[in-house]
Amino acid sequence: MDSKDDKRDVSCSSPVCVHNPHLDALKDDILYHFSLGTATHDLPAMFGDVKYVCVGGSPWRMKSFTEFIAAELGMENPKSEYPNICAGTDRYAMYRVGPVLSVSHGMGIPSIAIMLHELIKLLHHAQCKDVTIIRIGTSGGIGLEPGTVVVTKQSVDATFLPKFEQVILGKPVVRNTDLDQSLAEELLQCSKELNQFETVIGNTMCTLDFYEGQARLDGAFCSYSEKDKQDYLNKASEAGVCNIEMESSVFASMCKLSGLRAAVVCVTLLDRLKGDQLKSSHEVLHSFQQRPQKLVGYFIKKQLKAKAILN
Ligand code: R2B
Ligand code: URA
Repeated sequence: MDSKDDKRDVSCSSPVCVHNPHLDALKDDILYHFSLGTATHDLPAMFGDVKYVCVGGSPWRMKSFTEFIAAELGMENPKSEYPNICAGTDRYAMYRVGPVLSVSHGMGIPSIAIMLHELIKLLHHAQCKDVTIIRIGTSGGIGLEPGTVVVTKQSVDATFLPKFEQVILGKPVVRNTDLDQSLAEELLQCSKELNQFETVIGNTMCTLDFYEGQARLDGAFCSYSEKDKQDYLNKASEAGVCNIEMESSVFASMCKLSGLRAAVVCVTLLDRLKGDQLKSSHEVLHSFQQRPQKLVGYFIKKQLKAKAILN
C-alpha cells in the first residue's frame, strides 16, 4: 500500500481550524465522549475565553493539575471544588480554572486521537483564540537521570522518523509531527528560572505499545535478546531520542493541522538503558509526575503576568 503525504494547506479563517466541510451540515454537533454538544451546551459561553489547554493521561492527575494551577494563579475557589465538566461520561475528564482547561486523554494514540477530535471541535465551536496546548505526561528516558523533564523537539515514530501515519479509507496518510519550537524554548527557559529539576529539549519516540513496542524484556511476550534491545535503544539515542511515550506523534500532527501552538512536556520515570521495570517508590514516582505540572504552571503564570492578567 502506498502512503500519501498530507500536505494540505492548514490556513483557515477560524483561530482553531477544523478541516471538515460536513460539519456545517450538522444541526447539533454531539461531542459524544465529552458528553457535550452544540445544541445542549453554550460552548462559547463555557469555553470562549480558554487560553491554555493541558492534556494528560490520567483523570486523577488532570484534576490535581487544576487544583495546583488554581493555587498558583491565586484563583482557588473557596470550596476547592472543581467539577468534572464531562461528568456525564467516564471516558475523559475535564476541569477548568480561569483560562486553563485540563483534559485527560487515556493511554495511547487511539485514545488521545478521539479526545483531540472532540477537543479541537469544542475549541472551534467556542471560537477560542490564541490557545496554547501542552501535553504533560510520563515517559521512559534514554541515558537520562530519572526525573529529568524532556520538552519534545520532534516526535518520531519507532523507526525514528518525524511522522505519524493515519489509515484513512484503508490507505495510510502521512502527517507531519512538528511542534512549536519557540514554545519549547520558552518552556526550557522557564525550567531554568524555576531551577528545581533538570530539563532538556530532545526527540521523543512515540510507540504503539508499552512493552514490545518500547523494546522491554518484561512483557508477556518477547522474541529478542537483551543485546537486541540495547542495540535498538542505542540507535534511538543516536537519532536524538531522549524519551519514549505513547501519544506525542498524533498529538503533534493534530495540533499542527488545527493551527494550535503545541508542546509536549514529559518527565522520565526511569532510564531504559538500565532497566524496564518501574521500581521507584510511589512517593518518588508521584514527585516526578508533578514536575511537568510545575513547569507548565510556572509558564502559564509567567505568561499571564506578562499580559498583565495577574498581578
Ligand atoms: C506514558 O505513560 C503511559 C504508559 O504507562 C502512556 O500513556 C504514556 O505515553
Ligand atoms: N511511559 C511510557 O510510555 N514508557 C515508560 O517507560 C514509562 C512511562
